[in-house]
Amino acid sequence: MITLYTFGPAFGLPDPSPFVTKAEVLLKMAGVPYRTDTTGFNKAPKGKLPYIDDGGAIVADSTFIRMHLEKNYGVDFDKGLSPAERGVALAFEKLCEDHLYWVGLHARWIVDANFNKGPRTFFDNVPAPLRPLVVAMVRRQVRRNLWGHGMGRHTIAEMEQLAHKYAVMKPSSSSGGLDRIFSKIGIGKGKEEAMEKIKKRVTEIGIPFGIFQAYANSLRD
Ligand SMILES: N[C@@H](CCC(=O)N[C@@H](CS)C(=O)NCC(=O)O)C(=O)O
Repeated sequence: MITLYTFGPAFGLPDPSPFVTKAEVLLKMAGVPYRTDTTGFNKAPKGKLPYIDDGGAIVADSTFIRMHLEKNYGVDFDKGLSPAERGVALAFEKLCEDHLYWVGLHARWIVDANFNKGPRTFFDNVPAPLRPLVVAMVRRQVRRNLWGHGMGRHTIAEMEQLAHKYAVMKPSSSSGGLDRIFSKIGIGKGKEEAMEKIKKRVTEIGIPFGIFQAYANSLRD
């Protein structure tokens, strides 16, 4: 059985990491039996989660996990999309993962008010005398990563400008490729009916609907 290495549930989410959540959703969508293990971070081959162990084959990174499932379990997560739509879907995926993610990372880890409510609690089990040191060290590393990516070089106002630009992106009223993709996943026209469809589907595969609702709401007209 596949083992998915995760951080474990936090903040009422299946996992605080969007990439771990993505990998778990892919496993559920593929209908492949799996178990989760929260003890793998120190052995992570790329120093990040998620990764999987599939009968001894270690696959790190959510995109390689996806490719592994597609290749070895005959799943096509983009079934029904034309080649052009697959291109748009991939571009969107990478927009979220390689750009928008970093805005969220900054908001979560660097903005004090958010950090105090959220990631600071990850360190609750660290012995009290060491805790401030460990928190400062990890936060420093996150800051370095943000700087290395480039997102961390923008002002907060600039990051908000970027995030807002993505948040207001909607399926256009002309019938472009995006419209068709969104209508396939049920967002855009016939919204109420569409939300019910999504709700039913995510309930079937056991994902909390709230996550999808928040996402879908940001796309609504
Ligand atoms: N490209 C990777 C990104 C994974 C990733 O960034 N994971 C973060 C959590 S959201 C992580 O493990 N960070 C730990 C660290 O950087 O030390 C994927 O798609 O799986």
